[in-house]
Amino acid sequence: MKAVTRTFLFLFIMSTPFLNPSKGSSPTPPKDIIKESPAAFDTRMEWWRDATFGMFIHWGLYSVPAGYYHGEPVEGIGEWIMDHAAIPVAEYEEFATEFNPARFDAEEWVRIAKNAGMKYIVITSKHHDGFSLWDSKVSDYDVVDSTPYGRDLLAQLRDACEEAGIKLCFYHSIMDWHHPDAQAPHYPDYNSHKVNPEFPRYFENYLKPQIKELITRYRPHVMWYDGEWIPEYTHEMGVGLYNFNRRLNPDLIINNRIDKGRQGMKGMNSDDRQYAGDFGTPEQEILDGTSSFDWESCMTMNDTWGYKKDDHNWKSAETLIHNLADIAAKGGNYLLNVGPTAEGLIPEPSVERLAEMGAWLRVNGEAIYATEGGQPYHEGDSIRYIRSKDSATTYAITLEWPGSTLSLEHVHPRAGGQVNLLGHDKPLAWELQAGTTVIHLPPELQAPGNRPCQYAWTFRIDDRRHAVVRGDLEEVRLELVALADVDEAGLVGNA
Ligand code: H79
Repeated sequence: MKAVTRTFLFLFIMSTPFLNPSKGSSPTPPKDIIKESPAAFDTRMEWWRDATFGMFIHWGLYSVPAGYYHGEPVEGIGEWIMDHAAIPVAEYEEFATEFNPARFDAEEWVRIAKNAGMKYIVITSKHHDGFSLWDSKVSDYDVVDSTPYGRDLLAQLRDACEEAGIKLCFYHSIMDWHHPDAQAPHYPDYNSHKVNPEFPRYFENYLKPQIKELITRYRPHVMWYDGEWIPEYTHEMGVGLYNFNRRLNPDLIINNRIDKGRQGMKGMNSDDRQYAGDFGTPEQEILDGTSSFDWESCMTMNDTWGYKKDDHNWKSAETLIHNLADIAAKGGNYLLNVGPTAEGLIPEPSVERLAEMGAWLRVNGEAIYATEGGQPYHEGDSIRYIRSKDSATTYAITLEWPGSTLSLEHVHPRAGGQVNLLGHDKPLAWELQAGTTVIHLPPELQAPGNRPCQYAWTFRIDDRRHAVVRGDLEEVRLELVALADVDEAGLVGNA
């Protein structure tokens, strides 16, 4: 299904006049990038789809005021303080002189992410405030040239990630409140509807050179753009920038905010499928069902992305684990945010929750990584279904402890197939009762302390409906039969 959407995209790109070098600013991209086959797209996306769980890091000068301006608390998300408190550029720049994260330890951050079961890190190379976390050659407004700290943060993270086998990725803001050719003149309303006619100059001479530095020097695996809604930024720029990125690294994965296709905070592109970008970006929400596009929900653990010292509204580890299971069942990725302090520390409440997620994933990761979401993805409110890639196994994750029996309508073990609770060594007894699978949970599992994990439990089921060879026509037939079953159960159409 994803293959079909890609076909639409590259047919559209091929027929777009601004890719003609006589009209556009960038040369015609190599054909093998633009004409990516569905199989090549799947190959490029494979590690990302398999990863499922990543760490978002919002870090920048806004961690210095930490939600306060002239001694008064400022409403709203912390990294927007320059806009929300209408701080003039020259005054905001002063935060750089106080940015000295002496306790920053790239290896420790990467350990925290890895121990949480996260496979990739997306950090703000530059947020809307325009401040860069690396040694940019086209700007002095960066951590090396304008802070007492004076060291390249992204280089340290790149080295630590490479050492640990974590994929480093960059969030990069298209909108820039600091640059005179971008949104700086819109002060006091940086995020306004005004148009700076100089924006194409910023696009060519600042945004693109910075992106080139990032991709060539730090080898990110994903470029995660944001701030694309400003009126100065056009669909043509978006497609051009997409190709610019992929020419610098053909394997790069790029989110949909590089173009103008996303619809509100849900972050999925509209159905006409004419926009650049490899995955949708629901923000602070989870899709209601599945999608034929790849997608990733980015969410905070409290109510801010950038650090705010007064925000203590932390979600519970249980909520975060349920979100992960829900997202994985619906075929998405979970990008969970931390907002480090100006000293360079990930807040302790975040570290504690991440450790709990890691403990849960060490038991249940088999159902989360390199698995496939899809229909049926749930049964009622408290059961989520996820399938192995070979379609031979279905995982039922229960978000509440089921008691002494677990009844499943939508999944039936194959005859003689095993049912296991992940983390528990003995197979579980099961039977079919009038078409319902009834799994018996032994008494020793009824005491919470005896269970292999907390918050959600995974049942691995040898599933006869899906136990067929991929690509086989018989599989297609059986899938159709299975879907028809599901349809009768009223689940199809939830997407
Ligand atoms: O980096 C974090 C935030 O600072 C940034 N995205 C996350 C990942 C961001 N969050 N919220 N906003 C930006 C608020 C912007 C909201 C809107 Fe819109 C911009 C409302 C109208 C224009 C979103 C984009 C809804 C429609 C277009």
